[in-house]
Amino acid sequence: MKIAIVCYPTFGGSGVVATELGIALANRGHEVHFITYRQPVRLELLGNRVHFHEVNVPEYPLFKYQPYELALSSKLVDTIKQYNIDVLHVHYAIPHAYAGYMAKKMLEEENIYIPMITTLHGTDITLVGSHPFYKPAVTFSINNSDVVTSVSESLKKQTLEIFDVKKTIEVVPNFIDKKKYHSSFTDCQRSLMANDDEKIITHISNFRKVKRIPDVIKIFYKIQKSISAKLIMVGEGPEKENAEKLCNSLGIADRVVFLGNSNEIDRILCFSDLFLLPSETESFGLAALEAMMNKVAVISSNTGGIPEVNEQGVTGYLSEVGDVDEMAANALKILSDERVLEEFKENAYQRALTFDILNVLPLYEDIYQKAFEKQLNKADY
Ligand code: GMT
Repeated sequence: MKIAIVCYPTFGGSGVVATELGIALANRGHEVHFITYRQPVRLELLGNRVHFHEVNVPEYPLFKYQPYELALSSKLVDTIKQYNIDVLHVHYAIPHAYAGYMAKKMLEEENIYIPMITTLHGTDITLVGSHPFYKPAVTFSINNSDVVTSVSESLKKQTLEIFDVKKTIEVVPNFIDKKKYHSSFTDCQRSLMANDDEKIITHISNFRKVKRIPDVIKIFYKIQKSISAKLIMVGEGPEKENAEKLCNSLGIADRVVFLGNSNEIDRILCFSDLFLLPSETESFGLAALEAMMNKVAVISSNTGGIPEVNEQGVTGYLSEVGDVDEMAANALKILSDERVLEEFKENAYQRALTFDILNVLPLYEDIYQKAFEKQLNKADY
């Protein structure tokens, strides 16, 4: 099939999922067209099956806000026509589903019918989309998508609670590609980051409020009082500066490394022992899944879709949001005993394998095929 994918090209989870999905679809023989404002960060190889079409929004002084949705819907119309695209898959409702719907309608004027699949990722529903400024447009976009998917049962439930949704929402979980991880376990170069007697604890995010960065630091502060440990903070975002200040004021700055955004996530996770994800809300927690695939145990909050990924007492532990004391105590339970640590790491890996892309890709392919056939039937009338 010829599939157009709209996503954010950044380090955020929705962009990563969209990119990895596109690459996997191309490997299965589909022709994939990414349409976004920059080449997605995890998209390296372009070729005859993977295309990238840049959405340009020229600055015009009259506009205080440049109309990205308009430029995106125009680009969609052009690309869909030029490449005879069969299905359009938009990741993150805002504003992608809205722009996709406009493109669909413009194409219908020319008797071109294309089904639109919208995948809800989390903050497009829980944080941004539910804001009264956006809610009517998001509700409209969801109800006018041909197929709506969400990345967890929890997000589906929340969507149905928050919005007046008239569509069925299909849950298609996020995934990892097991094939990509073979090399990760060969040489972790752990010594670059810590001494042999130090445990390595990692957090990866976009450093937004929802990630509760101060909790990450506080949990680590408590852990390092009992055992030798290093904290590796990966990512960039508005909470980073305060996090650095907090480390200084707690006197642990020499044990915390801020690495910024990285394309070497698996290399970092490869030498990590424990992953911290104390988020306020998290529709799925792709970062935790990536950690687990690298044999890293997870200490997390028990919010949103995280319990669908991290298994209590098996792959890690889950606590109420903000309960840093319990999170630190649980972390120590895992880290203080080498045998327990190895058990949790292995369990994490085994659990991650159940999210292998081989189990998830056919679900999307099936959705595309059905949506395509349904659209063909509609177009006949
Ligand atoms: O919160 C982020 O890290 C970014 C955000 C995004 O859209 O890129 O992530 C959301 O989508 C990810 C992929 O489906 C999920 O794994 C994250 O849990 C979700 N974030 C939240 O719900 C806060």
